[in-house]
Amino acid sequence: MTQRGSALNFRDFVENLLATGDAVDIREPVSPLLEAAAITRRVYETNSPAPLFSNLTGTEAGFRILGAPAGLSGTGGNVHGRLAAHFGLPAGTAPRELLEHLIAAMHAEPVAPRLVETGPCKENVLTGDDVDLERFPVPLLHEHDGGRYLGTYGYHVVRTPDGRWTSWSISRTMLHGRTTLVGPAMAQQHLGMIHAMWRDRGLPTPWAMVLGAPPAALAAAGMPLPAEVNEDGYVGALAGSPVEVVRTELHDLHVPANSEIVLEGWISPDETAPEGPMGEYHGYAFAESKPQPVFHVEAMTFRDDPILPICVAGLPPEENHTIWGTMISAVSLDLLRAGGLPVDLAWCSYEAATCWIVVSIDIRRLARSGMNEKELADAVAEVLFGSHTGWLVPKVLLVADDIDITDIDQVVWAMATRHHPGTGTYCYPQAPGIPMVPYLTPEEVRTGRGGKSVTSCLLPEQFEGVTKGATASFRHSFPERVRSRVEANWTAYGFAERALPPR
Ligand SMILES: Cc1cc2nc3c(=O)[nH]c(=O)nc-3n(C[C@H](O)[C@H](O)[C@H](O)COP(=O)(O)O)c2cc1C
Ligand SMILES: [Mn+2]
Repeated sequence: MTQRGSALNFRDFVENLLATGDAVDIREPVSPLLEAAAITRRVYETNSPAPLFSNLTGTEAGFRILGAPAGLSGTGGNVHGRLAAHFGLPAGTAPRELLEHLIAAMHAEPVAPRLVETGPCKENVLTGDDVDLERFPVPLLHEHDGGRYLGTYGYHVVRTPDGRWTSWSISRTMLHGRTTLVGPAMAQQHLGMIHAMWRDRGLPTPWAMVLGAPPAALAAAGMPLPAEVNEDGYVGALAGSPVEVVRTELHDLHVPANSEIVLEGWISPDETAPEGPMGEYHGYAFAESKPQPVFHVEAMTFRDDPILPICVAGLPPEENHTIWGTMISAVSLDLLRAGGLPVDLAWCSYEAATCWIVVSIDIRRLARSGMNEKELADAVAEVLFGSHTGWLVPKVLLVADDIDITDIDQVVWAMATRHHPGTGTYCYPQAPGIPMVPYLTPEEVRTGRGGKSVTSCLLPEQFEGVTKGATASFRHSFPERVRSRVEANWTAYGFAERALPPR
């Protein structure tokens, strides 16, 4: 028996989506070369149910792909339903509740994984000459990509040479050969840090990759927890029970027992190959490939009829926004609170492609703090831009807590009406940041610094704890008795019911 439920069992996650209508089982023949990705992109862009491709052309019978595993959903009006299902939470869970859930687990005792003898991921075990990554339906995701990507919704497992720290982290991998993959292992990311420890000893890095992982584990692998924190213990705390893991075939790494697909081998200390280009999280595809480390696969194990999940990166919303952005929001909010700042919430607007994070400020606490705008901006920059999570997001927007920052319309309104273009922008040219941000100069890319800002959308009087202008809207401009009458009579007036509540 393997552990069950959406959070800790990918197969259950898929079954539950199918049962609630938030996934469709596609029996029509679909090619893994561009067609599956095109369908997945259209799903993201129309908030449609996740596509499960059950009849992939040129693929062994039974091998399947799940697209848009954490796409936004139109099903039942629960936009974040598929995201919430990653954590076993109800489909109607609001972003704020989800962040508090993620933060509570950060403060709980880690729950170490439980090693079990075997599990579904060992239903098929191939080693030596039998290893052939081409057996999987490796998809071509965008017309001009430099190759086909096997690992867009899976995570790497590596351990420090002294065994003190195990890292689970998402980073993409492109098919390179029958038994090889190639992909980034950035020095600032934990995969790159641990890879460097082995390389410095002149050794290959023992490595595994998990595809079709328990959804809560996958999300934690896309979460910028601090260095030396084991994601596996965090997942146990988050899910409320230990993740069941099995030993890999060769290197004694531990992987979730019910994973769909497990690849295992080593990362070369010195060999690189061109990787990319690929359509990316910021919404652009650049033309160049880059040299990246080569991953050698010595063993592959998989469940019967395995399901490969994919993310087709590009314009929001896809999983780089819904998963990565949400996990960054949780870590950032926790850090800002720990820094004693008067914050209400932090949220990477999905629409901003994980290139900005909005922070709402409790203006009454702000007034008590006595900080002026520059002091607040500097304090936020100091907390975020010096952190592992803040390295990832170049721009921070500050707004008052009358704004629901999970609603992009309200953020746009605050930006347009409250940000002072002359005095409200604070730049941090020395702050380190991810070099993938499209607007960086070649010099900033080379040094890994700059292009980072804090933009204040706080009105001058909000530093005194007040907002002069009252909001003119349905909610704010009418007494309760008028609003409830209008609401009660809405369909009687001849209008259809609205899916969205008015502001
Ligand atoms: C769908 C998805 C794809 C991602 N792809 C990459 C990637 O290719 N390279 C990368 O460095 N980070 C990527 N990330 C972000 C990292 O997983 C994230 O920053 C995480 O914190 C890294 O783990 P670490 O903090 O243990 O280093 C991706 C995240 C998601 C959700
Ligand atoms: Mn980590």
